[in-house]
Amino acid sequence: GPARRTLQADAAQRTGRRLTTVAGAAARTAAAPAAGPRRTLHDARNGTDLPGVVVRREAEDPVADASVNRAYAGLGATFELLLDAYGRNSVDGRGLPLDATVHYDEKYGNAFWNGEQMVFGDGDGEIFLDFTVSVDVIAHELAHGLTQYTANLSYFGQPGALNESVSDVVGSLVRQRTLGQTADEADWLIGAGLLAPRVTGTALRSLKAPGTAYDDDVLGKDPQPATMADYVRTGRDNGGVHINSGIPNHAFYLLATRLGGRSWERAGQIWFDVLTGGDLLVDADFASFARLTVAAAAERYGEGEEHDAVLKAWSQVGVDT
Ligand code: ASN
Ligand code: ZN
Repeated sequence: GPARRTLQADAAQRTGRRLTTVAGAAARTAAAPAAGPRRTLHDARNGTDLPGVVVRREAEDPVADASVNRAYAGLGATFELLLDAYGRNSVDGRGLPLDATVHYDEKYGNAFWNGEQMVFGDGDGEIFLDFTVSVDVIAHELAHGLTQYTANLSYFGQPGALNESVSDVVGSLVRQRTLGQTADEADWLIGAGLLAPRVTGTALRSLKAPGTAYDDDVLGKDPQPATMADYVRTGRDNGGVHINSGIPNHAFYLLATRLGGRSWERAGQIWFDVLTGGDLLVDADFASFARLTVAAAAERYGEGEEHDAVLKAWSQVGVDT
């Protein structure tokens, strides 16, 4: 299309070659497309057909629907974390276009990654509000795509809890980076602002204090453990993927706050190295993930404070390394 022609022409101009020469052809294949997000926002109009109608494409102006604009911005913020902090071009590393649908179903109280795109419900207004209100929830869903294209952790038991935890960590990092917060300044909540006013709670989950995000008549109490001593054995929730994720979540919080500064830099880099490094197996348990973070810290930073902080973090949550 015309956009591609323009990029080729620009690349040829930069390298001082003409498109018609052999050298120009080489320049064309060598010139990587400008790395930027390619977002498409859709509206399901409260139905369940996906992806729904296109309501905002990349580089288009904001629309009247705030859910669309929040999702668009959240996808952008997540894309930026991956590219600017970790040098990764989109969730697949190859510029995968990012698609999301808002207003899925009626009063739908969740958001999810369906293997190809993100989907956000409006909530019922009684328990949950619109799932696009928390940038960390948007990043959480997109991070399921990142995990799918990298370690592809299975979605049951401990590997499932690691899958969930990686999404919470990425969600929290995107929020902290968006707000310009250090580890000590951050609240480490996932889904703050998502609970309806009548619900007794602050968020969906807390990496700082798993198990304390809500305690409510309708929702019940936040079931997350912070350490292995409180590990929950259950068949519900795919073997507790949203429950026991509290343990690796808290380990990451302990690492990031021990190191201080921007969480996405050293702590986030170590987690990212493990997720994308090729050694993390689809059925990895907490201990094998923990050992890989120890190795990744040593590999990237040597056996100094980062390596030491990783060991301490896992020890504090009761996971053997
Ligand atoms: N919002 C949830 C999640 O991303 C949906 C699910 O249970 N898969 O984990
Ligand atoms: Zn999830």
